[in-house]
Amino acid sequence: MLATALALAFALQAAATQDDGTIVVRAPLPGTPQTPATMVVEPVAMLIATFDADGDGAVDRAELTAGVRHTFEAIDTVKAGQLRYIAFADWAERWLGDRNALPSPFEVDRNQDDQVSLDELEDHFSRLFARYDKNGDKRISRAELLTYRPPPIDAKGPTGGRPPVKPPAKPPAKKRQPE
Ligand SMILES: [Ca+2]
Ligand SMILES: [Ca+2]
Repeated sequence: MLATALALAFALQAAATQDDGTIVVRAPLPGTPQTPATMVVEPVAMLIATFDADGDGAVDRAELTAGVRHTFEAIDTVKAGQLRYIAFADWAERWLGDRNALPSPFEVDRNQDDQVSLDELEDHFSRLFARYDKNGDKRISRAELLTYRPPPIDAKGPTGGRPPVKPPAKPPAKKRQPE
């Protein structure tokens, strides 16, 4: 009985060994109590969280409007009232962490004049506010800014439903000695 279990464990372990002998280390299996890796924050949600000026852990409409204006004016240093797409990428890099982070200028530039105005940016964030404010209390809590992702799927397919693999008592493969 024990021998069978060990043999099965050995076989499963072997399946996780690639041709070149590399041992694949898997993420925690679904169903384990802690799955922090599935909780993520979108770049734009990260920015919205920083708009919490009074430090109560939630963002209201007034904080949102002031925050969006601040980010816009920090990039629109010549006070043109418009950000061309290159300047918008500067905005995204500064405030979202990456020039290609969403929202894209194409989404925000509603009148398609190849520039993003403060009004357009505020309008876009107003719609984001409504999307994130899931319980409709006119405040965005940190919980509402979290995104839950499905468990990771590796190259061998979904890991869901697979029973935990106990390592065999002895290492299955001969280990290369460091020279
Ligand atoms: Ca607040
Ligand atoms: Ca525009």
